Amino acid sequence: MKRLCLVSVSDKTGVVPLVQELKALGFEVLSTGGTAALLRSSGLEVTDIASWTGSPEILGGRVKTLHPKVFAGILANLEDPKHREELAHIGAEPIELVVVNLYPFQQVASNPAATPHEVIENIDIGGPSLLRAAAKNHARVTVVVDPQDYGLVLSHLKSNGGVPLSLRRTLALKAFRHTASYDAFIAGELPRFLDMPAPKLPAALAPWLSAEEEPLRYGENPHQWAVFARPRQATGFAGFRQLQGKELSYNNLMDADGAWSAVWDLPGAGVVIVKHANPCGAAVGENPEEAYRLAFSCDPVSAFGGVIAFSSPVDGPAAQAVAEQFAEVVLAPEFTPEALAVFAKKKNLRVLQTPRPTGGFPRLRVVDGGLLVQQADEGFPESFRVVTRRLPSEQEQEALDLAWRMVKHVASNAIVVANHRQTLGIGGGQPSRVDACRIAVSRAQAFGHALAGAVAASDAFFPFPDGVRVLAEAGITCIAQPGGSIRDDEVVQVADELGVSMVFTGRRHFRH
Ligand code: 93A
Repeated sequence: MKRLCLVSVSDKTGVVPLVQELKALGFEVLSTGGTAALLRSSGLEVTDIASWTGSPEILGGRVKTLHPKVFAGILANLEDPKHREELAHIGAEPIELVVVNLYPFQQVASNPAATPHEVIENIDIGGPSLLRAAAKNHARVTVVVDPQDYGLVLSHLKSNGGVPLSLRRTLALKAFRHTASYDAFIAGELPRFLDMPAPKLPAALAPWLSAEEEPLRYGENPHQWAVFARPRQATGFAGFRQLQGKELSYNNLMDADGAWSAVWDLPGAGVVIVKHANPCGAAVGENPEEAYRLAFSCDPVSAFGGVIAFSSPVDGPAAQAVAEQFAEVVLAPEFTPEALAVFAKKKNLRVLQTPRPTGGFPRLRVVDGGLLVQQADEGFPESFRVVTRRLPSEQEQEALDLAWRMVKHVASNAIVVANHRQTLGIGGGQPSRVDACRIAVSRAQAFGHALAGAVAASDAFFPFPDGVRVLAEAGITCIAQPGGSIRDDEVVQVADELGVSMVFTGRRHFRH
């Protein structure tokens, strides 16, 4: 019996070799205008859909494959005599394989120069219908939406003469997820071109709908199921490659992401150590080893079993320093062979080579029966405005910058005490700001850090001057805070009385 396949692709990657092989396997290839032209120019004989259906492509290509001969050929259940009879009645034949990828809507919509007309013309109608029809009838039909799957499908066709049901099922689900995310992109992006308010949710969800799910052993606790979903060509943190070590857990991934975003916010090449979703040490240094040792010394007790992020390549000495203690995860943009040799002796240590953060992903969080979506808190457009008589020295300004950049990554209420190279004490996750001040100071003192001349950053304004007093009593001479309290005047007055300089940043960095 004649074997039919339909090939209609916008992304023409790999389609010529695919069709070459399909022809060699005896398939007759039905194809749409642009795809057929490319295949013919490569010397391959294909059948135009238009001549096969007897219905020309019309409306400038808006109607090419939308024809009963095509859809009946895909959707027919050949085990049903009625289906076979109806197929014959309209002169259709069963199609066994559907290879389709869609008009590049997302690519076109993300071009700032795109017009509404172009965007609308790039909404594929026939393609998703073909994919969904073929996916629905996966009991008989193979659907291929991703050029990366061509090889696998061909290998089955060559060695077994057909594609096994298990793979047809997998490919069908992939096609449904693809069309779901394609439509979500349209729902998210199109409104902009129609002068309508852009809904945030579809655009925030779209990248994840077709992402690949990796099962995790469990969630935050062993009785919670969990998966990790990332697009195959993930960017930023989720583009990490695990070079060695135990399986990553849910909590590892949370902490690794937190450490990774924090380390790139440091004012220079450095290290951030995260434990239980909060930094417990951050520092910049002349080299990665120095930065690590400074970060570790902030709170060596908490750093035990921490997640360590480096923003510069990890070399042998830095790896050696890390290996002196127990760590869960190490992340860096690169590792030297010497560093990898050191880590290789720590079999459980998870080592992640990770691309720089890309950002831009809205943050999703579920509440009971609802979903919160917000823009990520990225970048530091703020500048410091001195509001006290005393001015920060140059070194204090550097320290303020470091403390301010790190306090953003600490759970609120957050206070970070620092010098110009390292955090010295971190107090976070407190319902009361003055308690956060007390904790930051007492952690610093517990590890013998000299606080005279150190600085502090507060993620939000001081509602009362009490926190300022706690910090000043410990020897802190400079404080960065957003400002904006109704008691700002009183707070600044107390800072002046205590001889402390204070800067207002004008921007709050809560992290809940
Ligand atoms: O304009 S459509 O929505 N109408 C259709 O009937 C149709 N059939 C296939 N778009 C349609 N396609 C799409 O054309 C496919 O999804 C594919 O992306 C593209 C291939 O067109 P060509 O072969 O002319 O390059």
